[in-house]
Amino acid sequence: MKFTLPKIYPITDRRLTGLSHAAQVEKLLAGGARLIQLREKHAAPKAFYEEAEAALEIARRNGARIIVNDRVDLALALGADGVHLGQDDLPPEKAREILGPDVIIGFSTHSVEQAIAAARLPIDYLAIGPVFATSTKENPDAVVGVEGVARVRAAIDDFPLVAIGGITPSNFRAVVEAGADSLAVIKSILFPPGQIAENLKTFEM
Ligand code: TZP
Ligand code: MG
Repeated sequence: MKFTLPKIYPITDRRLTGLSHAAQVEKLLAGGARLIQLREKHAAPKAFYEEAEAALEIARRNGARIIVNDRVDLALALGADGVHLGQDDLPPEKAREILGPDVIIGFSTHSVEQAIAAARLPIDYLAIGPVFATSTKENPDAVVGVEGVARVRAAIDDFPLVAIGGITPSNFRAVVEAGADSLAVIKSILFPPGQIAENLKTFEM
């Protein structure tokens, strides 16, 4: 087993927080995060690369892992711990060829059918979502609900499963009970940005 998914998997958002990825990672580490995804939808590759380099250095010093959203090239250039791909990104098979066997590859799915197909790919975890309505992602797919998470869990046996989308301190327990191994969260952890470490603690079971 290459790695075990931690129960909570925060994702950075520069616009929501007004903080660099490195500053967000620092606060997330202070709150106990062990696996963090850097998600950047707006910055130029050079700017993102430089921020991610700083974020990775801080994470490494703390023994935590960094996953880069979307960008196989940046994950490779940085020597990041992994990459997270969506249905419209570079195919996971190609990412595996480029990144090699040891790098973590995650893949987003939005239905039971996509999840079943994903479980046959050379990936380390799949994500299902949005579980609940989210204001963080532009053009989100249809909400799958807690029932959707349970249906995916039943369809993929014990394949590592991340749930994402609208997960909060008041609904996360139901998502875990439905079979998610890990919860990927943006807003409920990052906002307000002065409270990131405290917010993380509200997700303790
Ligand atoms: N993919 C599906 S929902 C989502 C992504 C990136 C956004 C999750 O953000 P939040 O704020 O936890 O709903
Ligand atoms: Mg993507």
